[in-house]
Amino acid sequence: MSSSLIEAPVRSDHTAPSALPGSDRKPLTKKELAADHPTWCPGCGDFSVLALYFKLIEKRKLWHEKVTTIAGIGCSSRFPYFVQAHGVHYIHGRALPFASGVSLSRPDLHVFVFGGDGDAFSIGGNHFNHTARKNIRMTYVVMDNWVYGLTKKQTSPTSPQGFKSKTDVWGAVDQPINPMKQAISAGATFVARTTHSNPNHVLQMMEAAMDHDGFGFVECLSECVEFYEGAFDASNPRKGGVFNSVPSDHDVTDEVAAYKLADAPFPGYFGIFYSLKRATKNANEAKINAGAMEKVKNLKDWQILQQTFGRLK
Ligand SMILES: Cc1ncc(C[n+]2csc(CCOP(=O)(O)OP(=O)(O)O)c2C)c(N)n1
Ligand code: SF4
Ligand SMILES: [Mg+2]
Repeated sequence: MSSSLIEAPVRSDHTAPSALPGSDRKPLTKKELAADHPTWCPGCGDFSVLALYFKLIEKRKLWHEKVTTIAGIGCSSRFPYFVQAHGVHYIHGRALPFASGVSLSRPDLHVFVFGGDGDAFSIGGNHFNHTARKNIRMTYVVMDNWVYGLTKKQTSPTSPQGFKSKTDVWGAVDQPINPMKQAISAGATFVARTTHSNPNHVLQMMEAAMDHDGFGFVECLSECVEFYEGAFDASNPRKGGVFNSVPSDHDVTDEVAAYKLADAPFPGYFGIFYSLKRATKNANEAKINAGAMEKVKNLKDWQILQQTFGRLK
């Protein structure tokens, strides 16, 4: 039996694993982080999220080997290609289970997951709920453009009723999901909302999610200029809209209040809706692993394996 997973360093209290103390390594620059030329359409909101991810890595002095960027499939999910660090462009809708494995086995890494509304709430909807309730430590940014962009304009779970697409030529008839309400009710312990058109805010929300010890979910409105132009104008002051911050007296630990905030009609609110400390699956499993290892600490791997086989007889 390999004990490499069990023996990985365990963080009992969550501190961001970044620079080694006393390290004289300089923060990574955008040049060192940018991998490939993004293939997104000019003007796509996803550019903003990528630029702010680079900023976050630079600001928080995360090193290449301490960051992993995971995604499913979609325009937004092309994200890891454009980041010069370890990352995976995985199966459509399955980014979260992959990221869960990484997070649980490598407590020394920052696990970031990026993806779209289709990837997160359609094919990946179940994984979203279960990763949230299990409170697996990672930061999940959903770049919500209310449409399937990569496959050229189908209705997504967040498309508003009436939206005309290739799958709803007369206009979408189904009630869309509300990502914030879904995240809160599924048991996510950090739930925030931002928009690509407010870069400082995107950075703030990603940073707060990263510092959260648990499943940190950020819905980031990210305009698809090709298939849903102007979708978020009502939230953009430069386009005549309004950017409403979460009221300063909102209690982020109040689940019902968070749910009510999430129910506000578009453009709704931006900021942290909900944030609660609850034991992570990472911590709970680490305890079980430590207990199991204590019992066999004087044995070699092959002896542990022999014991296990013995019990199976
Ligand atoms: C199993 C599977 N089903 C369907 C597809 C086709 N497909 C690729 S991306 C996508 C939807 C992408 O939409 P979204 O996640 O919102 O990302 P966006 O392109 O809008 O950023 C679909 C249906 C696929 N690649 N794999
Ligand atoms: S199709 Fe839409 S989501 Fe995809 S890159 Fe172009 S603008 Fe962005
Ligand atoms: Mg989409």
